[in-house]
Amino acid sequence: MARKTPRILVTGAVGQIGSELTMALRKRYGNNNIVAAGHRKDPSLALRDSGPFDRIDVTDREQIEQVVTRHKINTIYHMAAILSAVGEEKPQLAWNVNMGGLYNVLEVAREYKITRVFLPSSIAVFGPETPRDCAPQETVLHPTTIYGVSKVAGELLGDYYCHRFGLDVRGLRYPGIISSETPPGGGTTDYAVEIFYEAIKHRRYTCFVREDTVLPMMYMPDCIKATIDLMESDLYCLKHHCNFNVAGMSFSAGELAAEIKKHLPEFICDYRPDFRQEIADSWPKSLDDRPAREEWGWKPSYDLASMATDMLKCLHARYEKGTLP
Ligand code: AKB
Repeated sequence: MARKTPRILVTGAVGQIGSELTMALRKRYGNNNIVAAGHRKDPSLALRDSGPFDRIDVTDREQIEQVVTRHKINTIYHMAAILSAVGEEKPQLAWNVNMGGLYNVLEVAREYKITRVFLPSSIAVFGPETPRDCAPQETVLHPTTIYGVSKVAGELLGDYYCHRFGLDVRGLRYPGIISSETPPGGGTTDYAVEIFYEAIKHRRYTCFVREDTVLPMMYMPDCIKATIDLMESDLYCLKHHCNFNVAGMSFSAGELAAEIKKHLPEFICDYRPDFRQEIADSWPKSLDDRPAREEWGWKPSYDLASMATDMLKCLHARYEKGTLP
């Protein structure tokens, strides 16, 4: 049976993934069916002018309730979160936003009979005891960051709402996401985005992890596709709900710099690891995402070479227009 047109709320809509996800959902389901909600930062003109925008704080349950009832929301993509690096600087804030915000969203969804909820998990659920190569779907989850702890708890809470209340909650363990529209804020994998901006602007970058640091990454078009594909898949096909591993590509910081150098031969990258190195070292290098491939047909399109070519093209165009921050 066809689903009725979704009336979607995107929390964290001003963030790195939320901003592009909102625009993709507006294109797919109609601008006025997608309500973008952000906390502090100002939305881009494109985001603000192409459809409804509300300012909300996800730690305040009433504000979520008001948006849901006012806009007759039936689907929520809950993207608001504090990431790993900022989380280590402000653990209490990370817990309040990540767990308090998620609990509020799930409770509002339960009470107002929301049809489907998306929650982003992360490779941060893994820890030093997880196999580093090809981390399995089912494995040890002993993260060392508060962000990782909140993501493990979030996956469990989402699964609990599925079986206890019959709420359709789904989620992906995002790797580091690389994108050219909205820069990420406060993550350990941010270097894989910053390096492109600095290469375009200054032909030089000082990377905050070692050259041999390998992490799983994904280009934004694949991230958007994975998110929407999971949300549109039939519930009866899913054996997992809130914790799908999704792999895109894996490379070291040095390999990324070398790829950029192929396009910009004068580019120089040096390495000055800081506290984020320890976080990166606690995460796996690559992921086994067979359940995502088998249950809802996940397949990425971009590898390191095609991602770097497209990133440099997009950022170069923005540089020429004078819109690169
Ligand atoms: C971070 O680095 O904190 C995030 C993530 C991998 O979830 N990008």
